[in-house]
Amino acid sequence: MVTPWYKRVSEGLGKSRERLEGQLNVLLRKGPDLDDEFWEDLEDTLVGADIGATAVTEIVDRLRDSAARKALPDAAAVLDHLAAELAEEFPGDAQDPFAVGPVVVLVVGVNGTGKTTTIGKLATEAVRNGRSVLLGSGDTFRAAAVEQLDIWAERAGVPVVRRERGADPAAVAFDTVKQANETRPDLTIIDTAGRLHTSADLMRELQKVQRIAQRESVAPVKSVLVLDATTGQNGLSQAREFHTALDLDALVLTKLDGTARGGIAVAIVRELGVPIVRIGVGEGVDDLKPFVPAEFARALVGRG
Ligand SMILES: Nc1nc2c(ncn2[C@@H]2O[C@H](COP(=O)(O)OP(=O)(O)O)[C@@H](O)[C@H]2O)c(=O)[nH]1
Ligand SMILES: [Mg+2]
Repeated sequence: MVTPWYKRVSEGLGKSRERLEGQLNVLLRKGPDLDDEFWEDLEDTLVGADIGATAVTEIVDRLRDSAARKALPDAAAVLDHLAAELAEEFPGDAQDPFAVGPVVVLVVGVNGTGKTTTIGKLATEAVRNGRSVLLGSGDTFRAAAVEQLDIWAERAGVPVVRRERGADPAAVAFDTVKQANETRPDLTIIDTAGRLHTSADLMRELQKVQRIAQRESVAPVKSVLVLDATTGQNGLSQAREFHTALDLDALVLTKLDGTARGGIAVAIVRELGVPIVRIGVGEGVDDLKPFVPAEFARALVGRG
């Protein structure tokens, strides 16, 4: 039997959660007292799970408040409440750029985070929902990248705009948007490269791609960052850099089925104010799910 995706996410988040659960068990054994030590331990554990010190301090202060008002009688109740508090950290009215068209979405991110795979999943999903799709093969840096997108596109039965290897990605964006202006697909997605000689080169190249797309497109242009959830704190610095360069509209968090360090999602969304709209939970075509803050938060603290 195939493991349900939420179970895989829950398992993937195990690394973030194990310490928390261990901590909780210790605390439960100590008895019902929510003393200073309990709160300090909880704070340390959350910081250790990449959630970010400011968020943790605020959340734990609120929990302590509730406990003082007798709303939280024991450690188990604290964790349930913690999940609810974490869910609140994510914006409730997130705009999903993939949902409403016509739209052109640039998909960016460092090499290997899952951009091309996510685009393949999104294209398939859109086609299943009866929407028209156009893809742009903007990762001209590697020959394999073009072939990989072609395979996904063929399976989904959608057209791809491409150029030869080494071509200017901005030229691919230009061609893609030009075709989109003519054929008016509901959803146009442009894949991009994640590696250049330096990260400054990469940001400049992506800014150029974005500029050309915005200049040429009749439909609105959105930029979405794909982040690998297993990278922890490194994901936060990536997100900062891409957001500074491109003013991101949304995030996709991939590999939540791996040994994910999911706490980083809280820190990133809080700092950048950019919503997570999808999560990747495997390599298959059906392994892309909407991001539901309450589910994610419960999986994170092991109350799923
Ligand atoms: N386990 C897992 N693997 C993924 C997920 N998304 C992508 N991958 C894998 O990550 C690797 C890199 O993906 P790719 O789409 O080529 O990344 P790109 O370089 O950003 O385009 C591939 O082996 C994918 O199958 C996911 O959600 N879970
Ligand atoms: Mg790729």
